[in-house]
Amino acid sequence: FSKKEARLYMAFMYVTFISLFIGGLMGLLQTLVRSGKYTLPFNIDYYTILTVHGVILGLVLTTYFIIGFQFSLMGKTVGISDKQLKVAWLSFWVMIVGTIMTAVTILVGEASVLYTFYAPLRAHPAFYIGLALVIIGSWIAAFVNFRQLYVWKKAHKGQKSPLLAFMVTINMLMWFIASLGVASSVLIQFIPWSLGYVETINVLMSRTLFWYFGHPLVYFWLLPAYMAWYALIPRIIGGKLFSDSLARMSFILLLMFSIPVGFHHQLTEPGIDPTWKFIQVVLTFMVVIPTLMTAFSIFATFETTGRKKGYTSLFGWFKKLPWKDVRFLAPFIGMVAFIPGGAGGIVNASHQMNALIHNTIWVTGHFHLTAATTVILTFFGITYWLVPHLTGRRLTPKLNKLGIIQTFIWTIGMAIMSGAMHIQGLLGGPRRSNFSSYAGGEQVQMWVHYQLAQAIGGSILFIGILLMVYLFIQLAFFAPRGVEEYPIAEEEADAEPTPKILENWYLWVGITIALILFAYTIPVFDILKHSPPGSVPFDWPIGR
Ligand code: HAS
Repeated sequence: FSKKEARLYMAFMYVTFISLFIGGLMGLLQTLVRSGKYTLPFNIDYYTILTVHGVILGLVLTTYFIIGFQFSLMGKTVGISDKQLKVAWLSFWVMIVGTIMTAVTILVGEASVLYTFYAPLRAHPAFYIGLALVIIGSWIAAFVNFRQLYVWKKAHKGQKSPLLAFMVTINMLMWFIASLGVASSVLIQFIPWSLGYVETINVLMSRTLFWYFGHPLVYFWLLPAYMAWYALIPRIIGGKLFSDSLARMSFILLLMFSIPVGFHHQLTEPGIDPTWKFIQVVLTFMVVIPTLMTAFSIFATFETTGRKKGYTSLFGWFKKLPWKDVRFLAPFIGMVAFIPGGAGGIVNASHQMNALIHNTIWVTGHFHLTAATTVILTFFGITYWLVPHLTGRRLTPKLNKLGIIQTFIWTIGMAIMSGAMHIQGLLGGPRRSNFSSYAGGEQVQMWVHYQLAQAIGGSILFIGILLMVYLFIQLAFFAPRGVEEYPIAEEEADAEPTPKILENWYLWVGITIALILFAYTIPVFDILKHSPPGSVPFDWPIGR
């Protein structure tokens, strides 16, 4: 990379790791408060802390890491022109202005509305305007990426696009189509309502528009991890990409099936016809297919690589994977965590079982396995080579060892915290709740032990965060100068040629839009037709 490019990609990384520190600290405070052994100082509200945690880690950290990492992938595979670089910086600054507005509004206690900002909870208008700016900034980044691929395609007529550039384009297309939902809700519903131009808000519509965005949001987090699993990890283990076509096909399926599924977050909500809930649940289960394709493909890569190296016994190839290389180990543990995490997702999406776990802390356990372990450990795994590559430094054996320790600390902390959350959820323990004895009750007595376990897990995780921030600072500023590889895997020599149809964007985007219209048109008309009078705001703190 040129210095100019590296500076842009690193700018996104700085925001990521500052967010990790702030958001992680808030997470620690929450588990401590919920244990009942600690109260927040200076009258700070539990929901302010919870909102900072969710927004900073779920929305800010993820978006900045993903956009920065994806820019680097595009730069490496299709290149970036000076003009595109300038527009990319514009996207960064628009996002920064939005992030600061949102963060300040939350920190002064004017937006304790959680990261889902469900109506009728109402925040100060600056919160919504800040969010709108973050979304607009990310759209600018998306269009830079689309332009990068377009320019490359024009210069390489008839050639298939580089796999990673194709994957980034899919992820940004999904993000763009999905964020239209939340952007319209923010612009049409929340901003006028928070400014006092309208008195009431259609709660069901706002939640529907949020979840139209909210599920693809989690896939927006997951797909960059898949990019690493498919096309980078094979190189790290000394192998090749298993199948270019399979990788592209699974990304296309994820684009098609990640969006028309938001109702699986609204299964308990009245006002949506059960037929449409059923249809969206069926579509949800379709998302499992590309995920299982991914699992198959990764294992196939592991095995083929090992066998090529001459390990013939049944599992010899598995034993010889580079377990001592943190660039492999951290994402691998992320993959393993996705087995229980994904199984939990299937429980969530099954209507009857959803009735048991909805709004319990089981759900929090689910996304700490999927987002905070599978995705984040893969992002850490990427950081170990991306940051030194950008700063012209090296991941030394000592830093690699510290990275392995970090990975184990994270795994142990998360296993304790997320495990306790799952069990407490099955016992009915609510999510998003301050410590309370709920006026006594036998069941409540059982929750306390699990809440304590969460505080222990949360404390271990915070140590992991401190170590990760230390590693980031070392890799960015102090590690010895040198060259760190940007590991892009080549395709197997005997691979079948990739069918041209996989790059027919009109077809795949067309099917995606058709599926969205099918899954959402009638329910949205229903919501508008039977629209309740709307809800008046519920300002925070209550009674203000
Ligand atoms: Fe989820 C709630 C359903 C995946 C994140 N989810 C959430 C929330 C978040 C979230 C943040 O249906 C909370 C939202 C809120 O605040 O209210 N989720 C699913 C389903 C999947 C799923 C069906 N979720 C994710 C991913 C996330 C994520 C990924 C973040 C990155 N989720 C739900 C539902 C709810 C929900 C409901 C709402 C609950 C409620 O009532 O509120 C599926 O995509 C999962 C498919 C995955 C698999 C696993 C495949 C395994 C693989 C690993 C391979 C391993 C290898 C290594 C190769 C079927 C790919 C093996 C090594 C060995 C040694 C064996």
